[in-house]
Amino acid sequence: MKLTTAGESHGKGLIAVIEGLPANLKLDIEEINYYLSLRQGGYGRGARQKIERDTVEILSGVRNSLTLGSPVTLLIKNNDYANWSEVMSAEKADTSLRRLTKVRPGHADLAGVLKYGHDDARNVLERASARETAARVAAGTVAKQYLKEIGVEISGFVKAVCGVTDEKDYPFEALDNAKKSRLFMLNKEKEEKAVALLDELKENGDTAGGVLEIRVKGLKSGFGSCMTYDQKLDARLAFAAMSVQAVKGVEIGLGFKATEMRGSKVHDEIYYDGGYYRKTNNAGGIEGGMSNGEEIVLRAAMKPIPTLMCGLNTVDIITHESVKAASERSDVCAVCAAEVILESAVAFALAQTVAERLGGDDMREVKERYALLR
Ligand code: EPS
Repeated sequence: MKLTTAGESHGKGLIAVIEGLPANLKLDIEEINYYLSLRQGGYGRGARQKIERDTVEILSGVRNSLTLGSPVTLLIKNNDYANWSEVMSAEKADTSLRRLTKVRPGHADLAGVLKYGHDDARNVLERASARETAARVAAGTVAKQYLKEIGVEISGFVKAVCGVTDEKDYPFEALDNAKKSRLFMLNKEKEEKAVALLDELKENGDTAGGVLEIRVKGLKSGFGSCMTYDQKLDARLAFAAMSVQAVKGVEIGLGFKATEMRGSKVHDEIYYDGGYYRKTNNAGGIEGGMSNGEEIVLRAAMKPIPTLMCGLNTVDIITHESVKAASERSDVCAVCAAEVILESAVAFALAQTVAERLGGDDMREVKERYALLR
């Protein structure tokens, strides 16, 4: 299974092409649109989200809501293109408009213009922008629907915003409640504190990041591999998470905390009662690069958004003068979006791993093969 995304932030739209889906997977378009709208929400989002109403249009690979086994193409149009066609037209654009030369620290702007030989960071940021993640949420929701057919579910919540951290552990069933709240947090007290902090940051033209926890329930053991480094499940999930804009750290299970503890307190002892089980899940569901049948627990660290209304010190790439970095509008915080995107990225990487092991041209084959696994 393979995913290609395309599209610029202020271009005509975003596209996701998924190859390798089996035939006869029932797609729920309403659910794709639900996750797309969730990705747009959350406290701290900026003015752009008032313009966009992301919905998916299926261009290929599906008939009567069932996949055909051919590449599935998903399109999400950019409403904002109506305001940007003069700047972004593929045929004839006025490139003197909306130039960005006061490159933003923390964004792709500077490394991108140097790498691709541009004198306008617009040519870089349009693709580097996290707008691309709308395509990944659409594709990730298709992956979730594929996984759901074999009983695998993915959810998550926001664990921390700018240092306001919820240390509590929650059962999988409680996680869906997070999506009903302003910052996708489960602890109301922490959320109030985080909201107040974001208000203060907004006043000061600043931004915030946070920590997202993603959980996978229902995956049988043995997905991934201990035999080949690039098939290790933890490596693949870490790659998927780090491929999301602004993600700077990933941990699985105890993660970094395990380094502070002794081995006897870290490793999950094994018991048998007709089937193997554990009383703890410090490994986060992955041992030796393979799923072990317990819930997968992955946390990702998102850095603060690099477009700051207060403007950081930078250099204009044309004049080489010291200036304040460009900013027209910005999200103060996009942790809720990141949570939805991380669920999608994990779902796609997991679907790829499942498809690699089970194969199958028809969804019915996939389900039969999964049912036969121990
Ligand atoms: C982004 C800048 C903002 C964000 C955008 C990511 O867009 P604009 O430059 O149009 O104000 O809102 O994210 C999205 C549009 C989105 O849908 O998530 C950036 O520079 O990365």
